Amino acid sequence: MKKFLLLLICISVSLTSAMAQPSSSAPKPKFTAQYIKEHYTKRDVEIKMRDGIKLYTVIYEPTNTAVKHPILMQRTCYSAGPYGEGRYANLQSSSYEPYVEAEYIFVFQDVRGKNMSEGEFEDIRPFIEGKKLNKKEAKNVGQTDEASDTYDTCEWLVHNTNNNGCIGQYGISYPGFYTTMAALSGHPALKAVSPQAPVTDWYHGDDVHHNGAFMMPEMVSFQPMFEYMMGNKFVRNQQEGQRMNFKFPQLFHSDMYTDYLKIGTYKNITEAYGDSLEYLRIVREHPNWDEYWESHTVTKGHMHDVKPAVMVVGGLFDKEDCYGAFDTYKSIKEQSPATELYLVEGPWFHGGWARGMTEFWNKYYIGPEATSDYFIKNIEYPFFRYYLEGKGEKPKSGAMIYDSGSLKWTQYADGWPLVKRAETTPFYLHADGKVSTSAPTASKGVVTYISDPAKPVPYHNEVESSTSRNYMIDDQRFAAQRPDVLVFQTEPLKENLQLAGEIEVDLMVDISTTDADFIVKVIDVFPDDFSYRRMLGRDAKVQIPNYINAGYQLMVRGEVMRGKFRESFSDPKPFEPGKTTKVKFTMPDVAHTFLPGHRLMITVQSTWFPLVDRNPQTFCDIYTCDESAYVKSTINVHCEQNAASLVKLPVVK
Ligand code: PG9
Repeated sequence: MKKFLLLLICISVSLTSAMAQPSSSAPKPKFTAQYIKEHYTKRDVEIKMRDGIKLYTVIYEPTNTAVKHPILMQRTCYSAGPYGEGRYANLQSSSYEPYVEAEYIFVFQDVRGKNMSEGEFEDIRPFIEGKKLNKKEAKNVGQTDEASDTYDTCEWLVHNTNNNGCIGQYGISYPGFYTTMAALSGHPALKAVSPQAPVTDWYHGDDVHHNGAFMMPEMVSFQPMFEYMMGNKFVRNQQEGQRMNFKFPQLFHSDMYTDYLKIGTYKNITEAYGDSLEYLRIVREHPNWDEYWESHTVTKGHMHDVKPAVMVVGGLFDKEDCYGAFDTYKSIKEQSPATELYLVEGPWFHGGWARGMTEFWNKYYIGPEATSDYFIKNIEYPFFRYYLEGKGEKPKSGAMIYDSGSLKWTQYADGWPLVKRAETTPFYLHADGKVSTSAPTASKGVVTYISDPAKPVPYHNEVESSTSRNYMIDDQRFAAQRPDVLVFQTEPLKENLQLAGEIEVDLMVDISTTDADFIVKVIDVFPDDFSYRRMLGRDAKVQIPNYINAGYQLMVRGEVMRGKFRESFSDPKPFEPGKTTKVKFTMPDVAHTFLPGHRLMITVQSTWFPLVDRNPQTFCDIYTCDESAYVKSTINVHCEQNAASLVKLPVVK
């Protein structure tokens, strides 16, 4: 139990501290905690929603009452604390600096059912179409969602704080989801919102599933803390001094690859947890895309009449909600064309743009214009300054994209994707291990591997107790050397190959069993003589990690497709053993230039463990099957004239 609580405390500390602590080489914060206390009052209030439920809200207001101030709000399931008089949030951290300087009012609110707020929590609570916007008209108290809770909160803030009538909201990840919902609230004072890495589609691409495949550790190790430590019963009792005890099974120790292999099936997880974890039950009861997922995915038809300006921010290498940022942006662009809409994408991990990223991220160099400090000062604050203070230039419309290969910003006035400039170009896999834009001409050409669920391909080359954000950009050589990973690559490129947009995969395969997963990676292979020291020069100020970057295989994008969903996510189909079958799927957008001397590498495998739960490779209900369903499968990838396998890349001409 002790270990488990320790793990939980580590998780919750990392969740909060990541928001606050810039990394060692980030610039020194301008304000001290003392300054904040002298220049801001703090009050904890409970704001009553239209159905009577009170949401716990923490408000920091400038002591300067001579002027009216803009409001910057975050609604969160991860605690609006610290709670209580005199206990201040870390507003001196660099991510708040320009707003403190401009004397913003800061508002943090626990969402319904979480932490100190009343009510029942529901994961990614559905948006209710057609409900009345303001409290007076909404007689039927059943009509509440995160948008109406935002409306009622804005209404109270406008009348109860020293504000200038302009409210902004932003949030990363789950708070990003609440920000997307805020965009649908319709409150007239809410002038600008910035959903950042917003939780958006938990079936196709965010957190819980990717293309129908279950992202096991993200959920199983996260949920106990999230459902209990953040639940209002636990937290409110804790605040009143009553400790609640709950016992969770000791499934995880230190090496999650071994631990999850030992656990084996989802059925064993269910037996271990019983129905103590609501979301594990929901995942088990909704294995296919169905009405539950449809109603809980806000971008499926609800993103219309978006009144505030919206700046969507995403990380190209965000292991949690990379998909959600692009999906939110594209949905608003399509469903609410009148909205003042912006997209910002950079070579960041989940929330990295506001969490102290500096010029190096592990062994990968992102450069001085991709740091958190650069983003807050040059991109995020100017956006809110324009819409909430009426100062500065209006942000340039469209998409502001930092290419993860050329390490340069480009402003695309037409927005994203680059429909006029990026051309979907087929890159064929050849049986001799080459990749090229010319199709195979051989009538026969098959490359084979054995996928063994007892020895799955690790997703990362580390022994770790939780999924590492670094897997998204770490060197892939450890996997490419395995016999159950197929490797295809170009010759060293002679000129830039710039990709901008989503990637489509078309595999022609035959397998010896009735189901399998397919994981495809697009990799930038650095030249055999590459060195950051040489690239950055001997007098480089930045500290260069001591690593062999020559031949570095930087994963630009990796994605899984659960084979049984190849025709439909709501109607899974078995494979017919030995029958050549098309498996087609998309991978989240990229913005990456492969430089001359680099190679484009494509790899194919069928396990990515324990990041993705193993496919038993028998067509069955994976959430309830026994260990006996797990069998080896012989996978044949066809590279032939009449059965070509390829990736379609968005090449910028
Ligand atoms: N997107 C993250 C998450 C939410 C819920 C479950 C698992 C991960 C996050 O909000 O940080």
